[in-house]
Amino acid sequence: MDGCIFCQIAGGKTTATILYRDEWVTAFEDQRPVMPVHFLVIPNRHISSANEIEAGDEVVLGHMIRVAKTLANQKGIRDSGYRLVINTGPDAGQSVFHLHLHVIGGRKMPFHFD
Ligand code: IU
Repeated sequence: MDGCIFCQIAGGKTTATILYRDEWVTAFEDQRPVMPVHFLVIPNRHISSANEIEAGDEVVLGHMIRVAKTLANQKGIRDSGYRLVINTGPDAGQSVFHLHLHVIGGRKMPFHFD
């Protein structure tokens, strides 16, 4: 989608530290990490938020989670644990309206986080 920064990252049109990319998803380091490990997994195709998920998107969503766990394993946080977070809408603080899965870990987390 024109003007979408995450579409540009997925399309290789702007710089990001890419961890993984295939036909369906792109994973990259979050530019402002809130934890020792913090990366994002996005669908290459524009989906604005979880609210816009439609029938047929299950495959790409499942793939995002599988890529997330593989990269979490590679980063050594498989056993210590991590969170998979999809912020959706204003109350959740969604700031980029291209669906993204946060993968955060590398230290013990309180239940609540900002
Ligand atoms: P949120 O769930 O929409 O609040 O998170 C957006 C995240 O995208 C946030 O953690 C930003 O640091 C991150 N990010 C990024 O990694 N690269 C960018 O070019 C932009 C945002 I804009």
